[in-house]
Amino acid sequence: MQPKYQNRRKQIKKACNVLNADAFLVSNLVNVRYLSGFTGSNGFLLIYGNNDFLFTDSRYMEQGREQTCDQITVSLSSGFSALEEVSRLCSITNIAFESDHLTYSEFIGLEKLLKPRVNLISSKGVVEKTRSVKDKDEIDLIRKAASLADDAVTFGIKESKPGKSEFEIAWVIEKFLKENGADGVAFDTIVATGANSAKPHHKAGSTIIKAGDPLVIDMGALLNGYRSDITRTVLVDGEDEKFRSVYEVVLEAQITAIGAAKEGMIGKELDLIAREVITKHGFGQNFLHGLGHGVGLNVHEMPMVISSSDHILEKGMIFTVEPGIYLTGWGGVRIEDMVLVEETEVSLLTNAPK
Ligand SMILES: [Mn+2]
Repeated sequence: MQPKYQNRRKQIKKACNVLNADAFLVSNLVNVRYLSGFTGSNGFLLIYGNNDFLFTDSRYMEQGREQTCDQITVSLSSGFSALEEVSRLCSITNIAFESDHLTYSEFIGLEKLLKPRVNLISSKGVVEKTRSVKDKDEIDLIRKAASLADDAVTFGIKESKPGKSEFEIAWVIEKFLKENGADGVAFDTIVATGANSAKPHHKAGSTIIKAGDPLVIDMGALLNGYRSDITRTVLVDGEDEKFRSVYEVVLEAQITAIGAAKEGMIGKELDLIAREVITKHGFGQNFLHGLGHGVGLNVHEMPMVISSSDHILEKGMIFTVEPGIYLTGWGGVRIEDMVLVEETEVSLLTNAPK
């Protein structure tokens, strides 16, 4: 169909050389989609030579042929059974597999099917690494998903009046997204008010919004498989000195990190830049998570921008910058934007008011 899928599979073939593998078995469905365009709920790819294979079941044969290009042969397979024949006919003796995505029982099944003729080579994060650098089509789509999130979060905040529940706000956001061209939400919308906002991943519930409460909305749009992710925090109908001072620390940490982020920086270095700002103001213990994560076909993907991450920021990567301060019993503040790594700096993909 489009050469972009072939180009992506070329990258995996290069990785095969490093792994000493003749072929690469892609079993993760998000990775299958990324490398072939196939969006069915069952199937796997075998990346091999000039003719790659998509195996799926009878429900998806037609869809598989429609969604993939000439360079992919679509064939039937029950589980991984067809791998035995294709590896024998193509004289494939070393197959790399995705160790993070194959279950133990699938691995045992593969060994039974293929050993001793075929050697199975464990690999980790090969497709995810390729996915972390976005091409132009992906950047365009994520930009649209980010812009939808801007509008939806702004609308959600406008609707957040005292007396309404977290549920109601989550629902108006979801409805807004679908009415404005999104395929749905990127993940379950987080609406956390009052003390709930001290829990970074609180699920929207029946708690009623009160005047003077902090309110955290963390949401994203889904568009053609791609996702966006944004968080805004406000104080509902009121003024509060403590809220203002905590908010300003989080905003300072975010602006500092976005200003410092650039190509070549390591994930943990950027995390530390934001963390130092928060620590300087005495809230180091209250920043309960990493600074950010890549966003694309998954809402959390490479590169990770956390204190343990060695991922190097490269041009074309898209990730979040989302410092937060959480005070148990009182509430929390998180501000999250998505950025794209460009030539000399990063640019914002989300632009909702702060
Ligand atoms: Mn996020």
